[in-house]
Amino acid sequence: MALISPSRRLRRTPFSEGVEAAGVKGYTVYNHMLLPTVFESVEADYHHLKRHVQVWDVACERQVELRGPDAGRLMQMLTPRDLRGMTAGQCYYVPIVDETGGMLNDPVAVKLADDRWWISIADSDLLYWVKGIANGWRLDVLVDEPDVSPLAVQGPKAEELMVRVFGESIRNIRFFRFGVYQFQGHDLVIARSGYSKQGGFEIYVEGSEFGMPLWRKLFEAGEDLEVRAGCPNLIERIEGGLLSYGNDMTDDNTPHECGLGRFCNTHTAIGCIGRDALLRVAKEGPVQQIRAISIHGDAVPPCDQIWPVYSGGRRVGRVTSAAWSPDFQTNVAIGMVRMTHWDEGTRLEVETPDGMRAASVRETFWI
Ligand code: THG
Repeated sequence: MALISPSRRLRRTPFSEGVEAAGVKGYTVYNHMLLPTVFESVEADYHHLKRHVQVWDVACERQVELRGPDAGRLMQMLTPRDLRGMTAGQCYYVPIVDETGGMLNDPVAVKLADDRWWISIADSDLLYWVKGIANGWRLDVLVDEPDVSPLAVQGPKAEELMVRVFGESIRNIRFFRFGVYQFQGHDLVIARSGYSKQGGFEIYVEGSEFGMPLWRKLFEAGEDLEVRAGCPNLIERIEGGLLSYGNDMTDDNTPHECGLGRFCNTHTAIGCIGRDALLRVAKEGPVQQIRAISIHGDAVPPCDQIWPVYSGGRRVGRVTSAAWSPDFQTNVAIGMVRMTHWDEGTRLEVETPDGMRAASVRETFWI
């Protein structure tokens, strides 16, 4: 592919200088912002992530901030996940749905206080939907995108690196919880979370001016840990079953089709805008669902389009993400498969750009 021309519409991040000095080889665009996709190679980055520790510029996970007395009410209008048990200091993975029950985003909600939330969004312009609802319902809440840029520290040595920079108490942060830590005299929210299954943290860097100083500090402190710049890794996230909004699901899909039913409490999420629609579809149950799919044979080409899935010549689904897994010695894939063909072990044919491939449905992801 040719180069993408830089412009003001394609936003750089507070860490772009460090990312470029580290030799980034590929970018994608996410929330109108640069997101690195490759440093050494996707395979080399994958092995390094699973062994050591990486620092990821995920500033493109933009925050939609809700501030004011109606912040909690607005948050519950957006998601079918019941938020009543959520306390300040917790993060929840929350499907966001429209009035038809279609997925608009799959962010992490961060509850800073009863009247202050961050919605750490995937790649869709959620801000406009949230502002529209806040204004249409005349809610007493401010909605905006603050100067907050997540920096992820991921991999088996992530905790060791974070302890060196922020102190021993980092170890006490539980999964999907956060604490507030100081850096250069400023408060930073640090959560144990991130878009990998290798464990790690996300630092919500508030104030772009702290971006590069923190980046440099992490690299200085982690030299002997073999810390490297990294990014969400295609192979590792497919193995782990981490979904990519816009790739694996769109607003045509319900959370149940996406296998996110466990993050929905449609009966008790009172106020959720898509609740009635979801109650209707949830009664019948989904007729297609996301599955882990193993595609047989040698490495498949990059999956940048839908790959149709067949059984006996009849269309039964699609593959939306696929990559060769060095650790599992198969092509790992995420796809949407019709109910008649979603059982474990079902044989399928996947139409790749290289031709038809045999494939099979798995019970679980590679985790
Ligand atoms: N972290 C933060 N913001 C994000 C992402 C992130 N915004 C964009 C994107 N990633 C949103 N999508 C996801 C997808 C999966 C997860 C988080 C965000 C995730 N899932 C875990 C899992 O499926 O194993 C845990 C879910 C749970 O148990 O609650 O972490 O990564 N800040």
